[in-house]
Amino acid sequence: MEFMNTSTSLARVIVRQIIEAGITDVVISPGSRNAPLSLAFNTAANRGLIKIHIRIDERTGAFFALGLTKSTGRPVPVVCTSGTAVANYHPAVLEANHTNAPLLVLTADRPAMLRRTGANQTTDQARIFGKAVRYFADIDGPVFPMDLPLDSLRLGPVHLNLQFDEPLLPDDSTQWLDGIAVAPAVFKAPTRTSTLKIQATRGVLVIGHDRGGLTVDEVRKFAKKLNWPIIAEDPLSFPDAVAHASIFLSAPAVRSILTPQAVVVIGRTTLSRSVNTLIGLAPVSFVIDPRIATVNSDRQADKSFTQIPTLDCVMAPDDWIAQWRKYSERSAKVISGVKEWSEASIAKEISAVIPNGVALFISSSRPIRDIEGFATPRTGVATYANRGLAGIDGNISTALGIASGHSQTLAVLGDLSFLHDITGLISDEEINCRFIVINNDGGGIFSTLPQRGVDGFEKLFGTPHGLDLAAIAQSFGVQASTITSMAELKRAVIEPIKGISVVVAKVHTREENADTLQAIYEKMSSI
Ligand SMILES: Cc1ncc(C[n+]2csc(CCOP(=O)(O)OP(=O)(O)O)c2C)c(N)n1
Ligand SMILES: [Mg+2]
Repeated sequence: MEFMNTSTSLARVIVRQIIEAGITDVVISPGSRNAPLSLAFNTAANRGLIKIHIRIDERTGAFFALGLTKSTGRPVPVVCTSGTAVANYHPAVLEANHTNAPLLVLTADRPAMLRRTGANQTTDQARIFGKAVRYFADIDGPVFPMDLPLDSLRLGPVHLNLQFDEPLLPDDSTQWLDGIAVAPAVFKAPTRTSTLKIQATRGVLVIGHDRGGLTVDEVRKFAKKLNWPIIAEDPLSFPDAVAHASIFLSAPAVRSILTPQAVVVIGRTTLSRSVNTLIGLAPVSFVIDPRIATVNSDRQADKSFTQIPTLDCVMAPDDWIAQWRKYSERSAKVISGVKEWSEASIAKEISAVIPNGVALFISSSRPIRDIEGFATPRTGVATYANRGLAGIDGNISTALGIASGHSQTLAVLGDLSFLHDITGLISDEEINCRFIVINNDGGGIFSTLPQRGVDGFEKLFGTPHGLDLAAIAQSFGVQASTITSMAELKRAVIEPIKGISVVVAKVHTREENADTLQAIYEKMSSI
């Protein structure tokens, strides 16, 4: 038996248990303190037991891992060195916290006795993510049982802080992986069925963009049984949803006619004030969201469920459903008259022509709201977004992580979201992802909010950058072009996606876009 140092032993024990649990991908950032883990993962990767993704920027690394958890449904470990590297994981950990995503954060640390002594790259890493993780352990010694942390991943992110003392380098034995048996753990929250009894007939089902993490299939099944009008923040997953609800509900007169006796909300609604106002008008509300058990325990509702309940309800009357259809059709007519090269029409076109089987990632801010409002509901597209905290950070990386688990992926991003995560483009992996960047030279959403026109608006909110985004992408070795017409956009969306590419859709001014939206809303009061 060869001698194995403590750090190497701990790293190997952990890596072995991770592989045994059926985890297939790991995202590693360079550093010396994490050498034991990096090298152990590398040995496993050389044996074909796991795939390593390298990201020099820990922030992009964690978002890439988050994307991978979304597309593969499996936990993904991220590995980094000590010090500021750890804090760069924080944004993705928060997003994972608010979506119960199984991010397994493995941070390397110096031995605890060096804390508060002035030792280099040594800070208080223990519990640095606070309540954002479901399980934390500050680990030293040669072994650690992974049962609890792996089990906790069912409910969200987990942080293991690993104190590695020198020596950090192993012997070159690979025997530690002999006889390894992969038995994928089932990373699914336990189900407990309960019943939702509803007397109301004029009800509405509202489905938040990420469905609280519930699958499209289970939500569709539930929606079919309930048979109420459906407001879906993600119309590309629910073909029976009422098109343009967030648009026509912006008119108070329409809202008052369509005020329901009860609402069932699946997940959280974060996109439109109009939809949230309607939910507030309903005298009775039910919420279905697994996150009530983890991050949103104080959520208000007459009754809440952490799983899809069985239904005991009466059918909605035909005239109720017909009323919703009527407003949907009338608003569709208004929308079809919107100027061709506008952010609204671009969102509508992308949603209509994206081929079946292509996955779609949508960034926060206007892109996700424009698709919600202007798309015609359909199926065939797996959609993704970071709706936990709706950050404009990490969007390129999340999209690439998602793309890593799909054969072709389209990602629609705003220009600031794109610039914010530009280092996410650094990748030598074979990933098929095309970015469509809606370039309105700044934060277009702010022109649709009350601060529009305040003194200092452009400097504080609009934040124009004037940059050539295609040239920036090209400087990363990424194929990129700029387009200014619907015909070019259509081609960019339907062309097969091979490798990473960027198409910058240069649109009209943010002010003009806000005016277009305003004009659409105004027309809703007289439809
Ligand atoms: C990390 C982070 N910082 C700041 C914000 C606030 N914010 C919301 S939308 C937005 C502007 C986004 O601009 P862009 O991506 O170009 O989209 P657009 O509004 O133009 O559609 C900002 C800064 C945020 N959501 N996340
Ligand atoms: Mg913008």
